[in-house]
Parts: sequence; structure tokens; C-alpha cells
Amino acid sequence: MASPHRSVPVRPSEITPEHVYRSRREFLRRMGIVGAGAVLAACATPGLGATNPADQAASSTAVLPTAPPVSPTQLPAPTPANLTDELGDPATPYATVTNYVNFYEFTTAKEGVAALTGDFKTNPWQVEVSGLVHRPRTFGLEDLEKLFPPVERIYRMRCVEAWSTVIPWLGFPLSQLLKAVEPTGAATHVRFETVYRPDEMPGQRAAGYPWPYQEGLRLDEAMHDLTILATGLYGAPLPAQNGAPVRLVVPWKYGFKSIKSIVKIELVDYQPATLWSTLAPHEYGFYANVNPDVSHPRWSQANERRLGESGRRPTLMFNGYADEVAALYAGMDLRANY
Ligand SMILES: Nc1nc2c(c(=O)[nH]1)N[C@H]1C(S)=C(S)[C@@H](COP(=O)(O)O)O[C@H]1N2
Ligand SMILES: [Mo]
Repeated sequence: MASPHRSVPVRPSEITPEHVYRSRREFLRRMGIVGAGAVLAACATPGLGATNPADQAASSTAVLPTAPPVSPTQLPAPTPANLTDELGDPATPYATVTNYVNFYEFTTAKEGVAALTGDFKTNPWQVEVSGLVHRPRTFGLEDLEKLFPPVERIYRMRCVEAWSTVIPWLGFPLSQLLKAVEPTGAATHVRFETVYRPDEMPGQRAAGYPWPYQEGLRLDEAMHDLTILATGLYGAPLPAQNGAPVRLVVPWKYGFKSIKSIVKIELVDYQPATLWSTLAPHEYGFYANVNPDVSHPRWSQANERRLGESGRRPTLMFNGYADEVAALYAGMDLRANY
């Protein structure tokens, strides 16, 4: 399948919803059986915990009924060996992507998140899409998979804290969902909200954060083909710690825009408040476009640490997606609109 974007390789693995569904359980099993050695070897990342993915696979498999047999040749590759982004940089190992995360609803300790997700129930799940639309609708996760077949997108993820990864997502363009609900002519922005379940998310019981997490995009940013709702990574369903069962991915913006575990999408006619701009407006703006020339007040954004690499690498304008997205900001002062 040809990608509409130069920078976004779509692997010819023909990932159909049925394939994704069936390969879920098999994937986890394979991670346990054949994946552990390769992934652990690849996870010689200084400073990162070497949680054994086989342990995760074992616990995940335990709650699932027996899987139908799936030919190994149908499966997405469980290891990143042959996966690269369009710049030639390898996908970050699965173990790193799933263990070094930001998900403050659980804890601010990146490598502690996964262990705290045991009570988090991501099935069943519903996403309410409402506001300035002609056809408001609440989608079950199954509806999303049926209506919007997942494709693979290998994107760079650049955290505002100046570390980065390369992640093979499974997802679909947000534009498809927005078209389905038919925004009215009055809609200018899209507002997103994470689930609020303090009983299941221990970080939401901590004071100091205006839960639920919320985020927003301009409507044209939301309609851009690079903007996806992701339901998986590495060919498997999203692990809880990466924002299961459905999260936003906006690859040219700092990672905090890519809100996890979404339950509400609202079309509005104002620039929505966001959790981070509410907490620290001078540090985290609404736009949050990756920009090496605009420093965070407390650190430079000129370079970054790619997880798994030694040393630092230069940060790219719009995280390397300038050809695709710069036109969205033509004539705009990117320093004022940080
Ligand atoms: N609901 C919610 N979404 C969130 C966050 C969070 O704490 N809560 N962290 C953000 C930040 S700061 C980053 S860098 C990315 C990280 O995504 P990853 O952990 O899957 O790599 O998720 C973003 N989405
Ligand atoms: Mo981040």
C-alpha cells in the first residue's frame, strides 16, 4: 500500500481489522516465546529498566481465552529489527516503548506506570463524539475497528522533556472519524478528554492535577492526515501504559498533545484548555509544535536523547514533518504561539 506521505512508510503487511484482532493473542504469545531474547538483547538501554516482556506476555495471555491458530507469516514482526522510519532510524524496541512512558494518571515515574495498570479496565470502552456536529455518536471500540480499518504508521515521538522514540503505531486518521460525525460550519477546534477513574488510576487520587487530562487541536490540525487515533503498536493492541484502548498521536507536536485513553471528543468553537497549559501556561502552550529554535523556559529544545542511543541528536523542525505540516502555520509567529 502506498503512503500518501513521503515521510510515512506503510508496511505492506496488509493489516486488516480481523488480522489485528486475531493476531492480538498470538502476538502476545509469540512475544513470550520467541520475542524475549531478541527484545531483551535490544534493550541494552542505559538507564532503562529491563522488565522482561515475557512476564508481561504471560500475564496478558492469562486473562485471554485460547487463540485460534494463526500462521506466523500473517503476523506483524514482533521485533524492530527491520522497522525504520522514513529517515532510516530504527523503531525503538518494544520493551522500551512500553516501559518508559508518561502517564500521570498512574504515576509520574515513567518506568513505574506499567506495574500500576492492573486495575485499569479498557474493555468495554466507549468514545463519545459530540458538540458542534450534525451526527453525534458514541462509538464502541468494536465500532471504531470496523468503521476505520487500522493501518501502520511509523512515527517519531518527541517528548517536551527532550527524549524521543520511534513507534510503529496501528491506527486510523482522526479525519475519518470527524467526517463520520459531520462537524458543523461553526466548529473550529477539537477537544479531547481522558477517562476519569481514580479507583483504577492511582495517580488521579493524587492532588495537584486538574483531572481529567484534556487536550485540544485546531480543526485543520485534527483533520491532517498525519493525525491518527491509535489502537495499537507493534501490530498488537495498545498496552494500558501507552494509552489503551485508544489514544491520539500527533507526531509533529510534543508528546503531551498525544492524549491517552480517550473517552470524549468534542467539536467546539473556542481554543480548548489543556491540562498542561492550565498547570503551567508559560511552559506549555496550546500549539506545542516541536521546534528546536524555541526553548522551553527551563531547557533547550535544540536537541534530544533518542532512547537506546548514546549521545544526543539535533531536534528537527516539526519533528521532521515540516514538509507535511508547515503550511498549517504559514504567517504565524511560532515563538508567540508556542
Ligand atoms: N492522559 C494522558 N495522556 C498523555 C500523558 C499523560 O500523562 N496522561 N502523557 C503525555 C506525554 S508527556 C507523552 S511524552 C506521551 C507519551 O506517550 P508514550 O508513553 O506512549 O510514549 O503521552 C502523552 N499523553
Ligand atoms: Mo512528554
